[in-house]
Amino acid sequence: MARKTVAAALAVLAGAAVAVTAPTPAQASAPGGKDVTAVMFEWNFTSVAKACTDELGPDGYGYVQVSPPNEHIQGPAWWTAYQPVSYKIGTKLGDRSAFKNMVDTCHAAGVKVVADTVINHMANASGTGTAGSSFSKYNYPGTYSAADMDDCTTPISNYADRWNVQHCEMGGLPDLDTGEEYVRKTIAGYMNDLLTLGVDGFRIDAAKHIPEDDLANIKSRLSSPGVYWKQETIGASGEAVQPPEFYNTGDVQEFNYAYDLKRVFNNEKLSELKNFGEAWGLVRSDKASVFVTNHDTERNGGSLTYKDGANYTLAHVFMLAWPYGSPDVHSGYEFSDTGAGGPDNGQVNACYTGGWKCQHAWREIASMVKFRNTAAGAAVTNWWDNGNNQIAFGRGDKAYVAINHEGSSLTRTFQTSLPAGGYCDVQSGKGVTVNSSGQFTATLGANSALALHVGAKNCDTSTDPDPDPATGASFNVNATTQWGQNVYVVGSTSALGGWNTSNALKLDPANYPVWKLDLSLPAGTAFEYKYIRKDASGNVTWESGANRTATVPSSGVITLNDTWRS
Ligand code: QV4
Repeated sequence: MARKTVAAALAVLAGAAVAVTAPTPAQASAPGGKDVTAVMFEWNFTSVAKACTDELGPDGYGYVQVSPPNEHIQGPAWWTAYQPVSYKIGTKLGDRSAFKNMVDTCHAAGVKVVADTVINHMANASGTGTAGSSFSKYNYPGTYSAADMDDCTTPISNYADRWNVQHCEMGGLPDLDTGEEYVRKTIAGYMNDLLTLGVDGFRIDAAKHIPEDDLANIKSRLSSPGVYWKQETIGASGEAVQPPEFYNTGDVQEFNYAYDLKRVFNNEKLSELKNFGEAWGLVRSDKASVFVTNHDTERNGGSLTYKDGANYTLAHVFMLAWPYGSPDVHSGYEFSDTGAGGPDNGQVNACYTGGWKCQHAWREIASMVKFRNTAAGAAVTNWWDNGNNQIAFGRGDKAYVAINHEGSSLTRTFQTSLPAGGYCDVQSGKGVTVNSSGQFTATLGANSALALHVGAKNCDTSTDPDPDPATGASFNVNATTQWGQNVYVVGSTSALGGWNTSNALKLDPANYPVWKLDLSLPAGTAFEYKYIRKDASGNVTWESGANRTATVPSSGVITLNDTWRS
């Protein structure tokens, strides 16, 4: 609440100060106090749930975005998810109950959920979808028939022609007639279903190809018409449809942000970034959803990718430190074939294995999420650059970052507006002391960054790679298992699956035979629980004996050291 007021006040100031080349003040657009979204591309819902508990919640991410959850064409390629067959929740990433469990688990960890929503078009194929529905091109029984498609059935051929862009077929995908009552009602029905399951926001795929009036109409039919809404509107000069016309319905994904960062980090000078944002022709900060890379641009060469080393990592540090738009951190997987879907059908057993990159958890990136949350509302101060690729700036008296994107080290006394005292450099995990003049001296290695904020004064806790939740329970059970078996906990609260074994939470066997799970739960929650074993085909074995009981303390975590009762 307070933060919104500050942002609004700054927006007014920014309007009054257009002539000044002052950096853009903070204008977060994703609602709530935490505006960073982790985009878990192709992660299955069970794995997303675990990431919410283990990393996203503790690291301060406000949102997690999941790949399209509705029925689509089958096949191993990731892009099958963008060819809808029906609006049933059911894909290789999980069924309706796995989706619901993921939403509940993420909420318990303080993370809101955004669903990637494909509502512009349907599948360009025929067969059986991921949830068992038969379909053919233009005919999706129970959902749509040919009469619900737009009249233009040829691929889009002229991006300078609005009608062509919004009524013809993007890449040959059958285009829904969103001007039609039945289509609007059906799309709104799907989105309302997701809201019922607890979803907090939508990424509107291919929004540029849907007239804004149609989107506004669909949105007005939702049970929460003010829901967070970010639209994929790729702006390009010469095109008839441009992102700002979608401000009325919600935020817009600013692709030029990613293109610009790629150019600057690869070929130009970081010193140019001093006024990055609206002054560069980008969309309004309070409407911008931004990213270093997304699933399309990391494949089509438009943006930096994980293959770009320090350029990629440091671009994230900059994005998260800089007050423009709401950042998305794309968390994907290694690929050489640009069509390849996520490893193991989206099952992430552990970060950095099987090809999963887990960018959301990289220390350089994850540590900047709390930096951003702490700095929210504070404008850029104390900008410094060397005229080349070394920059540093503060966020008022809240935070300070330095980025050395050169091939040799940088030693300097930096001027900040931070209160004097000890800080943790969240990039390196080393302590830094700011003197009473707001200065500190440090050496940054080649291609590295340093970041301080008032929320991280003690390196020991702020750099813990797996910090404990603020309140909750730490389940530890000594249980031997056979190959293919896993140990889960299930219990009386919804966060513990409500005694439904299909919603049970999997424990981590990293210290086998002790299986562990740290779960964020509200202070004072009294609950009952039991451990179960599941084999590879999902057969459940309950431990014996009475239900176990525990209560979450008013602050901190209750540690439960249990032994499986056979
Ligand atoms: C093929 C030909 C076409 C031909 C068509 C005719 O390539 O030239 O017109 O057949 O039948 C897949 C195939 C593609 C195939 C198409 C239709 O790759 O070759 O066309 O299906 O069968 C993803 C992939 C697409 C994929 C699509 C559906 O990127 O390759 O197409 O999923 O499976 C514009 C838009 C923007 C869009 C971007 C890619 O303005 O909205 O192009 N981005 C979003 C998503 C993106 C997704 C879609 C939209 C579609 O971010 O990932 O496309 O939902 O810029």
